[in-house]
Amino acid sequence: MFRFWPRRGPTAPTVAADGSVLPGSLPSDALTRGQRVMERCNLLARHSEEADRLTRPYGTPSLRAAQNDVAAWMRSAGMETRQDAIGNLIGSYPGRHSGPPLLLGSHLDTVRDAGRFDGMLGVLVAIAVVEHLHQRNERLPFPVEVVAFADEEGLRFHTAYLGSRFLIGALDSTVLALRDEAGVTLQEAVEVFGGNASALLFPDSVSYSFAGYVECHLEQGPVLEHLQLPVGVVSAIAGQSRIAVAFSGQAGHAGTVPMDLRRDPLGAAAEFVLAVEEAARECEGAVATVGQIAAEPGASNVIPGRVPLTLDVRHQDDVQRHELCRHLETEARAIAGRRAIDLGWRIVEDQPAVACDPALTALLADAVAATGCPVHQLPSGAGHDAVTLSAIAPVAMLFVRCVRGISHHPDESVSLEDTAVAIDALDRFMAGLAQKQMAGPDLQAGGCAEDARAGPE
Ligand code: HGY
Ligand code: MN
Ligand code: MN
Repeated sequence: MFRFWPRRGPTAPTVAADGSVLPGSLPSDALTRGQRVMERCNLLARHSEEADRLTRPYGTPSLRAAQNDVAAWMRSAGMETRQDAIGNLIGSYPGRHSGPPLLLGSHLDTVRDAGRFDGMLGVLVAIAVVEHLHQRNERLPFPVEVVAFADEEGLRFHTAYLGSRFLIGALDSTVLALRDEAGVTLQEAVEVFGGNASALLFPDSVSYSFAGYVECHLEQGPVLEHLQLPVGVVSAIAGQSRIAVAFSGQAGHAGTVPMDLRRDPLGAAAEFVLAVEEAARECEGAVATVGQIAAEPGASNVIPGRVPLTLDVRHQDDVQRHELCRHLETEARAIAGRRAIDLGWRIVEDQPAVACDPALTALLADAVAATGCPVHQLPSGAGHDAVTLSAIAPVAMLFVRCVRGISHHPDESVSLEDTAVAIDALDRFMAGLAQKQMAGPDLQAGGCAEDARAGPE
């Protein structure tokens, strides 16, 4: 039984019984371009700091190698490329008129043991859209830039969005002093990576203005697959807290210290991890994760002396997220108190929940509808650079169905056909935006932040 979606134009994406889109019902060029995006995601997956899995942190040789590939693809798509002071890679495609560009893109860094589409899909779909303009020698009324952020995940320095935070001039000296597991500061890492650390703190000299930001990203969850939809439009992005927690007790000999004389921090940490799970389950709409934990010094015959762990708390409502974080800190202190253990609690990051821009999102929804697919709006539980950029410009996001909702995992996957639908939708979005610019108030007046920053560096 096939379901046909009403579509303005010759055909509509046809959905098979399992929800997949039939290739024959898509614009052939979108399929070809989608195929190239998939191939390029596979090529980029070779660039990793680890031989047997994909791990590409900020400032590493593997990120440099991935940037070199992407820069070449940007140039073959008719863009000029540059890197900014923190190492974000930016491709520029001039418009018929000058002015703040529309920014497309995503990130090239990954988590540990990552999937090959988180970030890379958005960068490569953006390049495919510009390449299509270039091949038709088409110029839009506004410049377009594609950004490949150098650090969104925060794997190396445990604080997300370094690339986009730099772009909006939101880095401060405490961030530059952050150290990775080898003790290297972000400032040092920027210099080693060929950036310009001295330029990072002076927004006026590094500032950059753009008219809006639109990011294509795999959903990283199961909703679109459940609804049998190839793409979805993001309504809002959850706020997130990243907290460094450490339980400290007394290390000792595993064989000689009686149980009642121990101050074992691992027991406290274990109790706390269960408390995190219980509290998040009881808070509607919240998710909380202990993603990293270590028993130091880390030997089977040594009672741990210190147990550092990371806590990631998210919610679409910032008030509830902060309330949950306060509750978890109280819990941690109570557990540590009962066990005569010391507690370290440091908020490393607090990113607010943001709503996507209504005007830009409406245009994106129209573009999805024009592909013939139903429009479904959904919130993002994952964080994205759009959170940061929303501080100075309107943002919108297009989600692509994620196979079995798996992400931050090597099994992460999207289909060629869904990627083709996303490319078709983004093509239509750009055409719609160009028409809006020519017909009515331009993007600047249509809800975009004033030019808060000088032009690109
Ligand atoms: O953690 C996140 O939500 C994103 O993948 N950086
Ligand atoms: Mn991610
Ligand atoms: Mn991502």
